[in-house]
Amino acid sequence: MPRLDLVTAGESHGPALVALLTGVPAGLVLDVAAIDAMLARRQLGYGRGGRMKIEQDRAEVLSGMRHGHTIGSPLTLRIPNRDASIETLPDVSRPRPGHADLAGMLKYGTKDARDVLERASARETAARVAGGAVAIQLLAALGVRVTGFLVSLGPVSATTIPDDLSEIERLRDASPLLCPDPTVTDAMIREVDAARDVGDTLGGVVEVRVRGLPPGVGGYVVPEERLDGRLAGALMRIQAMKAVEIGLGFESARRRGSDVHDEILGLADGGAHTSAAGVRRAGNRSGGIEGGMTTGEDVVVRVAMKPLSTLRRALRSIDVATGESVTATVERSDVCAAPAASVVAEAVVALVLADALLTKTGGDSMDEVRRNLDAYRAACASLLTPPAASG
Ligand code: EPS
Repeated sequence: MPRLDLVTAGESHGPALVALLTGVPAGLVLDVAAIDAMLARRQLGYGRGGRMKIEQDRAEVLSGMRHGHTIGSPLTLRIPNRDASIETLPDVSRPRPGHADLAGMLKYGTKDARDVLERASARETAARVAGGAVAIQLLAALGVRVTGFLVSLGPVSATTIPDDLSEIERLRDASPLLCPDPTVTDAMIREVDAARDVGDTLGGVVEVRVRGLPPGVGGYVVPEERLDGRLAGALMRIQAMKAVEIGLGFESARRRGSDVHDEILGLADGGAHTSAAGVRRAGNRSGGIEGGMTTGEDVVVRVAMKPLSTLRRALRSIDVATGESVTATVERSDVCAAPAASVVAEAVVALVLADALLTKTGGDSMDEVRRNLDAYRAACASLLTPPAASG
Protein backbone atom coordinates (compact mmCIF):
# COMPACT_ATOMS: atom_id res chain seq x y z
CA MET A 1 0.00 0.00 0.00
CA PRO A 2 1.36 3.46 -0.85
CA ARG A 3 2.41 5.65 2.04
CA LEU A 4 0.21 8.55 0.84
CA ASP A 5 -2.90 7.52 -1.05
CA LEU A 6 -5.70 9.50 -2.69
CA VAL A 7 -9.12 8.15 -3.61
CA THR A 8 -11.72 10.39 -5.23
CA ALA A 9 -15.46 9.96 -5.68
CA GLY A 10 -18.24 11.95 -7.29
CA GLU A 11 -19.93 12.55 -10.63
CA SER A 12 -19.61 15.67 -12.76
CA HIS A 13 -23.17 16.80 -12.02
CA GLY A 14 -23.71 14.95 -8.74
CA PRO A 15 -24.05 16.74 -5.39
CA ALA A 16 -20.30 16.90 -4.72
CA LEU A 17 -16.82 15.58 -5.39
CA VAL A 18 -14.89 13.99 -2.54
CA ALA A 19 -11.17 13.42 -2.00
CA LEU A 20 -9.99 10.98 0.68
CA LEU A 21 -6.28 11.19 1.45
CA THR A 22 -4.59 8.72 3.77
CA GLY A 23 -1.02 8.81 5.09
CA VAL A 24 -0.61 12.54 5.75
CA PRO A 25 1.67 12.84 8.80
CA ALA A 26 0.32 14.60 11.90
CA GLY A 27 1.31 18.18 12.54
CA LEU A 28 1.09 19.58 9.01
CA VAL A 29 -0.39 23.07 9.33
CA LEU A 30 -3.01 23.02 6.61
CA ASP A 31 -3.92 26.22 4.78
CA VAL A 32 -7.43 25.54 3.46
CA ALA A 33 -7.43 28.90 1.64
CA ALA A 34 -4.42 27.68 -0.35
CA ILE A 35 -6.34 24.53 -1.35
CA ASP A 36 -9.16 26.80 -2.56
CA ALA A 37 -6.67 29.01 -4.41
CA MET A 38 -5.40 25.96 -6.31
CA LEU A 39 -8.97 24.87 -7.05
CA ALA A 40 -9.64 28.37 -8.39
CA ARG A 41 -6.53 28.19 -10.58
CA ARG A 42 -7.81 24.89 -12.05
CA GLN A 43 -10.93 26.77 -13.17
CA LEU A 44 -8.89 29.29 -15.17
CA GLY A 45 -7.59 29.39 -18.71
CA TYR A 46 -8.70 31.11 -21.88
CA GLY A 47 -10.86 28.64 -23.80
CA ARG A 48 -12.92 27.26 -20.95
CA GLY A 49 -16.69 27.07 -21.29
CA GLY A 50 -19.92 27.77 -19.39
CA ARG A 51 -19.44 25.37 -16.49
CA MET A 52 -16.58 27.35 -15.01
CA LYS A 53 -18.83 30.41 -14.83
CA ILE A 54 -21.25 28.39 -12.69
CA GLU A 55 -18.86 26.65 -10.32
CA GLN A 56 -16.77 28.24 -7.58
CA ASP A 57 -14.86 25.24 -6.29
CA ARG A 58 -14.12 25.24 -2.56
CA ALA A 59 -12.97 22.46 -0.25
CA GLU A 60 -14.68 21.66 3.03
CA VAL A 61 -12.53 19.60 5.39
CA LEU A 62 -14.65 16.78 6.85
CA SER A 63 -11.98 14.81 8.71
CA GLY A 64 -8.30 14.55 9.55
CA MET A 65 -7.76 18.05 10.88
CA ARG A 66 -8.00 19.75 14.29
CA HIS A 67 -6.95 23.23 15.39
CA GLY A 68 -5.63 23.96 11.89
CA HIS A 69 -3.30 21.00 11.57
CA THR A 70 -3.48 17.38 10.43
CA ILE A 71 -3.73 14.69 13.10
CA GLY A 72 -2.58 11.63 11.15
CA SER A 73 -6.06 10.31 10.38
CA PRO A 74 -7.59 10.19 6.87
CA LEU A 75 -8.24 13.63 5.45
CA THR A 76 -11.58 14.03 3.68
CA LEU A 77 -12.25 17.02 1.44
CA ARG A 78 -15.64 17.76 -0.09
CA ILE A 79 -16.16 20.07 -3.08
CA PRO A 80 -19.85 20.80 -3.69
CA ASN A 81 -21.10 21.03 -7.31
CA ARG A 82 -23.32 24.00 -8.02
CA ASP A 83 -24.56 22.30 -11.19
CA ALA A 84 -25.88 19.15 -9.49
CA SER A 85 -28.43 18.27 -12.18
CA ILE A 86 -27.44 14.61 -12.64
CA GLU A 87 -30.95 13.18 -12.08
CA THR A 88 -32.59 15.44 -14.68
CA LEU A 89 -30.00 15.48 -17.45
CA PRO A 90 -31.01 13.83 -20.75
CA ASP A 91 -29.83 10.39 -21.90
CA VAL A 92 -26.80 10.33 -24.21
CA SER A 93 -27.06 7.72 -26.98
CA ARG A 94 -24.70 9.28 -29.55
CA PRO A 95 -21.16 8.59 -28.23
CA ARG A 96 -18.45 11.20 -28.86
CA PRO A 97 -15.33 9.94 -30.67
CA GLY A 98 -12.40 10.39 -28.28
CA HIS A 99 -14.47 10.30 -25.09
CA ALA A 100 -15.06 7.32 -22.79
CA ASP A 101 -18.69 7.19 -24.03
CA LEU A 102 -18.73 4.21 -26.43
CA ALA A 103 -16.26 1.87 -24.72
CA GLY A 104 -17.92 2.70 -21.39
CA MET A 105 -21.41 1.88 -22.75
CA LEU A 106 -20.16 -1.48 -24.00
CA LYS A 107 -18.22 -2.16 -20.80
CA TYR A 108 -21.13 -1.42 -18.46
CA GLY A 109 -23.90 -2.68 -20.74
CA THR A 110 -25.86 0.56 -21.06
CA LYS A 111 -27.35 2.49 -24.01
CA ASP A 112 -27.10 5.72 -21.98
CA ALA A 113 -23.59 7.20 -21.97
CA ARG A 114 -24.71 9.61 -19.24
CA ASP A 115 -23.85 6.86 -16.73
CA VAL A 116 -20.35 6.76 -18.22
CA LEU A 117 -19.50 10.38 -18.87
CA GLU A 118 -20.60 11.61 -15.46
CA ARG A 119 -17.62 9.88 -13.89
CA ALA A 120 -15.26 9.93 -16.89
CA SER A 121 -15.54 13.74 -17.05
CA ALA A 122 -12.51 15.82 -16.20
CA ARG A 123 -14.60 17.51 -13.52
CA GLU A 124 -13.19 14.72 -11.29
CA THR A 125 -9.83 16.48 -11.46
CA ALA A 126 -11.15 19.09 -9.00
CA ALA A 127 -10.99 16.38 -6.32
CA ARG A 128 -7.49 15.32 -7.40
CA VAL A 129 -6.38 18.94 -7.25
CA ALA A 130 -7.76 19.28 -3.70
CA GLY A 131 -5.79 16.20 -2.61
CA GLY A 132 -2.74 17.37 -4.55
CA ALA A 133 -2.91 20.78 -2.87
CA VAL A 134 -2.35 19.01 0.46
CA ALA A 135 0.64 17.13 -1.00
CA ILE A 136 2.03 20.45 -2.25
CA GLN A 137 1.77 21.95 1.25
CA LEU A 138 3.41 18.86 2.72
CA LEU A 139 6.30 19.12 0.24
CA ALA A 140 6.59 22.89 0.80
CA ALA A 141 6.92 22.26 4.56
CA LEU A 142 9.92 20.06 3.68
CA GLY A 143 11.53 22.63 1.37
CA VAL A 144 10.24 21.18 -1.92
CA ARG A 145 8.51 23.41 -4.46
CA VAL A 146 6.21 22.23 -7.26
CA THR A 147 5.36 24.51 -10.21
CA GLY A 148 3.16 23.64 -13.17
CA PHE A 149 2.51 25.68 -16.30
CA LEU A 150 1.44 25.51 -19.94
CA VAL A 151 4.24 25.18 -22.52
CA SER A 152 2.24 24.83 -25.70
CA LEU A 153 -1.31 25.13 -26.94
CA GLY A 154 -2.21 23.58 -30.27
CA PRO A 155 0.64 24.52 -32.63
CA VAL A 156 1.86 27.50 -30.52
CA SER A 157 4.80 26.85 -28.16
CA ALA A 158 6.47 28.96 -25.47
CA THR A 159 9.98 29.92 -26.50
CA THR A 160 11.52 31.26 -23.28
CA ILE A 161 10.84 29.97 -19.80
CA PRO A 162 12.81 31.44 -16.89
CA ASP A 163 14.81 29.22 -14.54
CA ASP A 164 13.61 31.01 -11.39
CA LEU A 165 10.44 29.31 -10.12
CA SER A 166 9.06 32.51 -8.56
CA GLU A 167 9.48 34.28 -11.87
CA ILE A 168 7.76 31.39 -13.70
CA GLU A 169 4.83 31.61 -11.27
CA ARG A 170 4.63 35.39 -11.56
CA LEU A 171 4.48 35.26 -15.36
CA ARG A 172 2.16 32.24 -15.34
CA ASP A 173 -0.28 33.88 -12.95
CA ALA A 174 -0.38 37.01 -15.13
CA SER A 175 -1.18 34.92 -18.23
CA PRO A 176 -4.75 34.07 -19.29
CA LEU A 177 -3.29 30.76 -20.50
CA LEU A 178 -1.15 29.96 -17.42
CA CYS A 179 1.88 30.09 -19.74
CA PRO A 180 4.99 31.89 -18.43
CA ASP A 181 6.03 33.21 -21.88
CA PRO A 182 4.12 36.47 -22.53
CA THR A 183 5.42 36.67 -26.11
CA VAL A 184 3.09 33.83 -27.22
CA THR A 185 -0.08 34.93 -25.38
CA ASP A 186 -1.66 36.64 -28.39
CA ALA A 187 -0.91 33.75 -30.73
CA MET A 188 -2.43 31.27 -28.26
CA ILE A 189 -5.56 33.38 -27.84
CA ARG A 190 -5.93 33.65 -31.63
CA GLU A 191 -5.62 29.87 -31.86
CA VAL A 192 -8.41 29.32 -29.30
CA ASP A 193 -10.65 31.91 -31.01
CA ALA A 194 -10.09 30.30 -34.41
CA ALA A 195 -10.95 26.83 -33.09
CA ARG A 196 -14.05 28.18 -31.31
CA ASP A 197 -15.21 29.96 -34.48
CA VAL A 198 -15.40 26.66 -36.35
CA GLY A 199 -16.75 24.57 -33.45
CA ASP A 200 -13.47 22.75 -32.90
CA THR A 201 -11.23 22.05 -29.88
CA LEU A 202 -7.52 22.19 -28.95
CA GLY A 203 -5.03 20.38 -26.74
CA GLY A 204 -1.65 21.36 -25.39
CA VAL A 205 1.45 20.40 -23.43
CA VAL A 206 2.03 21.24 -19.78
CA GLU A 207 5.20 21.04 -17.70
CA VAL A 208 5.82 20.53 -14.00
CA ARG A 209 9.13 21.41 -12.33
CA VAL A 210 9.96 20.29 -8.81
CA ARG A 211 12.86 21.83 -6.88
CA GLY A 212 14.36 20.79 -3.56
CA LEU A 213 14.03 17.00 -3.43
CA PRO A 214 17.02 15.12 -2.04
CA PRO A 215 18.64 12.46 -4.25
CA GLY A 216 17.59 8.82 -3.88
CA VAL A 217 13.81 9.30 -3.72
CA GLY A 218 12.15 6.46 -5.61
CA GLY A 219 14.06 3.26 -6.32
CA TYR A 220 15.18 0.55 -8.72
CA VAL A 221 14.86 -2.61 -6.65
CA VAL A 222 11.37 -3.41 -7.89
CA PRO A 223 9.94 -1.80 -11.05
CA GLU A 224 6.98 -0.38 -9.12
CA GLU A 225 9.18 2.00 -7.13
CA ARG A 226 10.80 3.58 -10.19
CA LEU A 227 9.84 7.21 -9.95
CA ASP A 228 9.81 7.90 -13.72
CA GLY A 229 7.29 5.07 -14.19
CA ARG A 230 5.19 6.28 -11.28
CA LEU A 231 5.15 9.88 -12.54
CA ALA A 232 4.32 8.80 -16.08
CA GLY A 233 1.49 6.63 -14.76
CA ALA A 234 0.06 9.40 -12.60
CA LEU A 235 0.22 11.92 -15.45
CA MET A 236 -1.29 9.52 -17.98
CA ARG A 237 -4.13 8.83 -15.55
CA ILE A 238 -5.32 12.42 -16.02
CA GLN A 239 -8.23 12.55 -18.47
CA ALA A 240 -7.26 13.19 -22.13
CA MET A 241 -3.48 12.71 -21.74
CA LYS A 242 -1.64 10.97 -24.58
CA ALA A 243 2.10 11.18 -23.88
CA VAL A 244 4.62 11.94 -21.14
CA GLU A 245 8.23 13.15 -21.35
CA ILE A 246 10.80 13.29 -18.57
CA GLY A 247 13.68 15.73 -19.10
CA LEU A 248 14.76 15.54 -22.74
CA GLY A 249 12.15 12.83 -23.29
CA PHE A 250 11.79 11.71 -26.91
CA GLU A 251 14.67 13.96 -27.95
CA SER A 252 17.11 11.83 -25.90
CA ALA A 253 16.49 8.92 -28.31
CA ARG A 254 17.76 11.02 -31.23
CA ARG A 255 21.06 12.11 -29.61
CA ARG A 256 24.31 10.39 -28.67
CA GLY A 257 25.01 9.54 -25.03
CA SER A 258 27.59 12.31 -24.69
CA ASP A 259 24.85 14.76 -25.64
CA VAL A 260 22.29 13.32 -23.23
CA HIS A 261 23.86 12.36 -19.90
CA ASP A 262 24.60 15.02 -17.30
CA GLU A 263 28.25 14.85 -16.30
CA ILE A 264 29.09 14.72 -12.61
CA LEU A 265 31.51 17.51 -11.81
CA GLY A 266 34.09 17.58 -9.04
CA LEU A 267 33.79 20.39 -6.52
CA ALA A 268 36.62 22.26 -8.23
CA ASP A 269 34.99 22.06 -11.67
CA GLY A 270 32.05 24.31 -10.95
CA GLY A 271 28.83 23.61 -12.81
CA ALA A 272 25.61 25.04 -14.04
CA HIS A 273 23.49 23.28 -11.44
CA THR A 274 23.93 22.59 -7.76
CA SER A 275 21.57 19.99 -6.47
CA ALA A 276 20.21 19.51 -2.98
CA ALA A 277 22.96 16.90 -2.41
CA GLY A 278 25.70 19.39 -3.16
CA VAL A 279 26.74 17.34 -6.22
CA ARG A 280 27.38 19.47 -9.24
CA ARG A 281 26.00 18.36 -12.58
CA ALA A 282 26.81 19.85 -15.96
CA GLY A 283 23.08 20.06 -16.77
CA ASN A 284 19.73 18.44 -16.12
CA ARG A 285 18.79 16.68 -19.32
CA SER A 286 17.73 13.65 -17.27
CA GLY A 287 14.83 15.66 -15.86
CA GLY A 288 16.12 14.93 -12.36
CA ILE A 289 15.68 11.15 -12.48
CA GLU A 290 18.32 8.45 -12.99
CA GLY A 291 17.73 4.76 -12.28
CA GLY A 292 14.18 5.48 -11.16
CA MET A 293 15.46 7.81 -8.39
CA THR A 294 15.79 11.53 -7.97
CA THR A 295 19.25 12.93 -8.66
CA GLY A 296 18.70 16.01 -6.50
CA GLU A 297 18.29 18.22 -9.58
CA ASP A 298 14.88 19.59 -10.56
CA VAL A 299 12.37 16.94 -11.55
CA VAL A 300 11.07 18.07 -14.97
CA VAL A 301 8.09 16.33 -16.58
CA ARG A 302 5.78 17.22 -19.46
CA VAL A 303 2.47 15.73 -20.49
CA ALA A 304 0.53 16.13 -23.75
CA MET A 305 -3.24 16.57 -23.71
CA LYS A 306 -5.33 15.77 -26.77
CA PRO A 307 -8.05 18.19 -27.89
CA LEU A 308 -11.32 17.83 -25.94
CA SER A 309 -13.68 15.31 -27.47
CA THR A 310 -16.87 17.38 -27.29
CA LEU A 311 -16.89 19.31 -30.59
CA ARG A 312 -19.63 21.78 -31.43
CA ARG A 313 -19.07 20.81 -35.06
CA ALA A 314 -19.71 17.22 -34.06
CA LEU A 315 -17.89 14.25 -35.58
CA ARG A 316 -19.63 11.23 -37.09
CA SER A 317 -20.97 8.63 -34.70
CA ILE A 318 -23.85 6.19 -34.30
CA ASP A 319 -27.04 6.42 -32.30
CA VAL A 320 -26.85 3.39 -30.03
CA ALA A 321 -30.63 3.57 -29.46
CA THR A 322 -31.55 3.35 -33.18
CA GLY A 323 -28.40 2.09 -34.94
CA GLU A 324 -28.48 5.11 -37.29
CA SER A 325 -25.43 7.01 -38.48
CA VAL A 326 -25.58 10.43 -36.84
CA THR A 327 -23.29 13.11 -35.47
CA ALA A 328 -22.07 12.82 -31.87
CA THR A 329 -23.77 14.38 -28.86
CA VAL A 330 -22.80 17.98 -28.14
CA GLU A 331 -22.58 18.59 -24.40
CA ARG A 332 -21.65 21.96 -22.92
CA SER A 333 -17.84 21.89 -22.89
CA ASP A 334 -14.66 23.89 -23.33
CA VAL A 335 -12.67 24.76 -26.46
CA CYS A 336 -9.42 24.09 -24.61
CA ALA A 337 -8.67 23.00 -21.03
CA ALA A 338 -4.90 22.55 -21.42
CA PRO A 339 -4.06 25.54 -19.14
CA ALA A 340 -6.12 23.92 -16.36
CA ALA A 341 -4.34 20.63 -17.01
CA SER A 342 -1.14 22.27 -15.76
CA VAL A 343 -2.76 22.58 -12.33
CA VAL A 344 -3.95 18.98 -12.38
CA ALA A 345 -0.47 17.82 -13.46
CA GLU A 346 1.04 19.79 -10.58
CA ALA A 347 -1.34 18.02 -8.19
CA VAL A 348 -0.67 14.47 -9.38
CA VAL A 349 3.10 14.99 -9.51
CA ALA A 350 3.00 16.34 -5.94
CA LEU A 351 1.00 13.31 -4.77
CA VAL A 352 3.52 10.85 -6.26
CA LEU A 353 6.55 12.74 -4.96
CA ALA A 354 5.11 13.27 -1.47
CA ASP A 355 4.39 9.55 -1.29
CA ALA A 356 7.89 8.64 -2.48
CA LEU A 357 9.55 11.12 -0.11
CA LEU A 358 7.56 9.85 2.89
CA THR A 359 8.45 6.29 1.89
CA LYS A 360 12.13 7.37 2.05
CA THR A 361 11.92 9.24 5.34
CA GLY A 362 9.19 7.41 7.24
CA GLY A 363 7.67 9.33 10.13
CA ASP A 364 4.22 9.70 11.65
CA SER A 365 4.53 13.38 12.51
CA MET A 366 5.99 16.23 10.50
CA ASP A 367 8.66 16.68 13.20
CA GLU A 368 9.74 13.07 12.76
CA VAL A 369 9.70 13.38 8.95
CA ARG A 370 11.84 16.54 9.17
CA ARG A 371 14.34 14.92 11.57
CA ASN A 372 14.69 11.90 9.31
CA LEU A 373 15.05 14.03 6.19
CA ASP A 374 17.70 16.25 7.81
CA ALA A 375 19.62 13.17 8.96
CA TYR A 376 19.46 11.70 5.45
CA ARG A 377 20.65 14.93 3.84
CA ALA A 378 23.54 15.08 6.33
CA ALA A 379 24.44 11.45 5.54
CA CYS A 380 24.47 12.21 1.78
CA ALA A 381 26.73 15.23 2.32
CA SER A 382 29.09 13.24 4.52
CA LEU A 383 29.26 10.35 2.03
CA LEU A 384 30.47 12.74 -0.65
CA THR A 385 32.89 14.71 1.52
CA PRO A 386 36.53 13.98 0.55
CA PRO A 387 38.45 12.19 3.37
CA ALA A 388 40.92 15.06 3.73
CA ALA A 389 38.14 17.59 4.28
CA SER A 390 36.38 15.37 6.85
CA GLY A 391 39.64 14.65 8.78
C1 EPS B 1 -15.01 20.35 -16.17
C2 EPS B 1 -16.35 20.33 -16.10
C3 EPS B 1 -17.16 19.97 -17.26
C4 EPS B 1 -16.46 20.44 -18.53
C5 EPS B 1 -15.08 19.83 -18.63
C6 EPS B 1 -14.26 20.04 -17.43
O1 EPS B 1 -18.37 20.59 -17.06
P1 EPS B 1 -19.70 20.34 -17.97
O2 EPS B 1 -19.52 18.98 -18.59
O3 EPS B 1 -20.82 20.39 -16.99
O4 EPS B 1 -19.72 21.46 -18.93
O5 EPS B 1 -16.33 21.84 -18.53
O6 EPS B 1 -15.22 18.45 -18.84
C7 EPS B 1 -14.71 17.90 -19.98
C8 EPS B 1 -13.92 18.51 -20.78
C9 EPS B 1 -15.06 16.51 -20.22
O7 EPS B 1 -14.64 15.97 -21.26
O8 EPS B 1 -15.79 15.95 -19.45
C10 EPS B 1 -14.16 20.71 -15.02
O9 EPS B 1 -14.67 20.96 -13.90
O10 EPS B 1 -12.93 20.76 -15.21
